[in-house]
Amino acid sequence: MKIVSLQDISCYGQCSLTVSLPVLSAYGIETAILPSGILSTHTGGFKNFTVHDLTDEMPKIINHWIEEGIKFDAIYTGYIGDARQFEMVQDMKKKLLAEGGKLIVDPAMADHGKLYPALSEDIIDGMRTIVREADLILPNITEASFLLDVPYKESYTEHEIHDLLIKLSEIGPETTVLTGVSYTADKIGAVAYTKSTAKFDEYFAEYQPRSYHGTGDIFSSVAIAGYLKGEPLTELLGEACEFIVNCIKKTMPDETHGYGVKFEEVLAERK
Ligand code: PXL
Repeated sequence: MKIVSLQDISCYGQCSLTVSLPVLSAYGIETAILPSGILSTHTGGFKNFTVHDLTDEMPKIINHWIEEGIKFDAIYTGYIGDARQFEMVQDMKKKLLAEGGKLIVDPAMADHGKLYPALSEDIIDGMRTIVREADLILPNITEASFLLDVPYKESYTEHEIHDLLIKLSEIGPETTVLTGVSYTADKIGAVAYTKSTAKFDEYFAEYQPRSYHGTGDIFSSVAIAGYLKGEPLTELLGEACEFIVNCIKKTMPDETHGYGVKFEEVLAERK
């Protein structure tokens, strides 16, 4: 199983490629990377971070892979900082995916009702164009609201969450996984919708009183590993949710570690 992950390298801060690559590898998935940009840190909570955009380099990398006849079982896109890259994703889908290969889009662009600081509104429109082409998407509720152009709220009923999932699936993807869903104060989890069977799957874990950057990227990487291995949705949602709970529990006692989670310890303890 071979995947290419297209997202930024945040050199420090435990998110995007610095978490996806180790997690997918540990789950036995060969992972190539296509860095969309290089930042000194992620953009959540660090001041004066540097950004070096790689949009101009990407077609050269993609074309070299095409010349080499390289194919992937999946393309997994995450944080994209420049809207010109969305067309490249469409091109990669046509030219680099193996027969039956999957386009997986984590529209990592927003959280807690807000777009990430370094992004502009055109990223939302661009993200929608690749969500349309995707087999699997994994937005959080903020990203879902932006993709659907509906207001973000602080709380949702089960009926409202199901409605969001159905509307997201109408944009295109066969499988939609919505993260950060909570109907009661003590539980948080993810709900999935499969378009062809109109079936919902869900998993809820113990609510944790803190949130950290990078957990969405880790959740997606664990869930994607399960998806590519053909695991049932409830099972892979359970694995991904519990993985994140463990990461947060390992991180919370360390007050100096607010920028990301200690996922390495959770990976190392996996049986
Ligand atoms: O974890 C998502 C993410 C990815 N990449 C960059 C980010 C963030 C979240 O803030 O800033 C650069």
